[in-house]
Amino acid sequence: MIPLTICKDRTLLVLGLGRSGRSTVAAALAGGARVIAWDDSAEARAEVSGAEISAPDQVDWSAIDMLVLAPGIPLTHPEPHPAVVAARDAGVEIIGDIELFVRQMPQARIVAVTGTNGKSTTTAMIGHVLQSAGLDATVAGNIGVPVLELEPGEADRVHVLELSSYQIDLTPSIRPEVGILLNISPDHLDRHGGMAGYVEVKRKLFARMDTGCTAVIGIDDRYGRDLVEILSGNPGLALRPIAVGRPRPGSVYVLEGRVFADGLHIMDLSGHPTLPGKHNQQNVAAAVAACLALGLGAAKIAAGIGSFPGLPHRIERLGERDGVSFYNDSKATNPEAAARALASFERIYWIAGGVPKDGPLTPVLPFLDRVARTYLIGAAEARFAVELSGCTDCVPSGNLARAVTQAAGDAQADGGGVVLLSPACASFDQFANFEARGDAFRALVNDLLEAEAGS
Ligand code: UMA
Repeated sequence: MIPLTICKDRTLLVLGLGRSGRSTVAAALAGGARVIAWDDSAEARAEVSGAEISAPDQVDWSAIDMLVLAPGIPLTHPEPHPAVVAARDAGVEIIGDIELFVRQMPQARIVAVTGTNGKSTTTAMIGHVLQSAGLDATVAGNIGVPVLELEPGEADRVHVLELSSYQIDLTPSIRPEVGILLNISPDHLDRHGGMAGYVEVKRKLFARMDTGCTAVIGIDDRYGRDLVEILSGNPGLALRPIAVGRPRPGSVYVLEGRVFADGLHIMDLSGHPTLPGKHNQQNVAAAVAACLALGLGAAKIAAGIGSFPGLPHRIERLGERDGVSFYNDSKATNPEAAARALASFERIYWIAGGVPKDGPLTPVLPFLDRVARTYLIGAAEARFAVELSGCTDCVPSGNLARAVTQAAGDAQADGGGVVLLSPACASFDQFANFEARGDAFRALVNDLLEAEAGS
């Protein structure tokens, strides 16, 4: 844990006592702060000790120095949490746990990774490459490890942080040594009041970057290309565009699975066991660009990426039986992410559904000729059936267990294929989170594989 000594004798109201909130409470108490904590769920409140528990509408705001907000709590849209309004009215600053980390460790070396899709894989990959090369590197943030839970390291430790738009919004002082924007497509629009708000928040990550910093920007979408233009005005900032399928001077790019930087061939990705699909090529390009910026040589980078084991829930291969293979892509919580998984395979028995995002299913449409049948679950079932009608044969499966049985049975009857869970939706209607959904899928598949092995 990183004790927040900068908060000594100050009063923090920590709102939202999930993973990040609980670690903030512990770090602030360890640093000598007075901590008032609140969560709208009584269950979450019961899990916190050492802090004063008090509802935001009961506190004396004049005694509070900062409101530390969990990233999942609305800051601006669809409407700010009442505590946010109260803090603003009282002139109390509103920040998140990453901002506290940045203020506590202003010299910390940070590689910050953002983008709509691929953040976690890229973050983990960079951490793995740096560690494989013998550097002191650690991974935290949206990937699941609250940053204040890290142990304080030596001065040269590299902190590879996955940052969501929610977290960036609460981290005004960040100035990463390497900042990465992978891509932008519609996501979390309800939280940012539309696409313009979402893009603006992503851009904030780069606002303070200048001499000594490197911005790695995916230029495969227009938002990234616009950002390169904007950032060319940041004095001294090194700009490193990354691209898939479009060579461009000064960029790191991937052509037919081969990765190039400054015209130099770095590595070949074809046949990499844990990095299938075009989307992973963009993740690799970003990792290569970041590691080059940190001073690593091409051979070490290629070796590190070559041994990257991949992440659970991201096109994770679970096993194969009689020509039917099973992939868990539970992390695909939007259509763009699901499209990336669909683009990676042929003859797919696709399990989709959950809580749908605001936008249409347009991104998956070009890949539906690869889908043999679609199994719909959760709240999205009726809406997806309408949107996909005429494009793919849809089965109303209702829940994951039924979908797995039906998809595996159909794939086997058809002589083989890929059973892919890539929901294009959030999980909250039927599961606690995407991890729980992926774990449930893995357990169902394991049962199936074991049953077949026993028969
Ligand atoms: N809560 C309230 N009032 C509200 C809303 C929530 O009190 O109006 C409380 C809930 O009761 C709950 C707590 O807030 O107890 C949850 O806080 P949170 O949603 O911020 O979740 P944490 O457990 O703190 O996890 C957060 C990130 N969650 C979100 O951004 C939603 C985690 O990212 C991150 O791994 C973790 O901090 C550690 O840094 C998850 C995520 O879903 C993976 N991220 C989104 C995504 O990737 O799409 C952005």
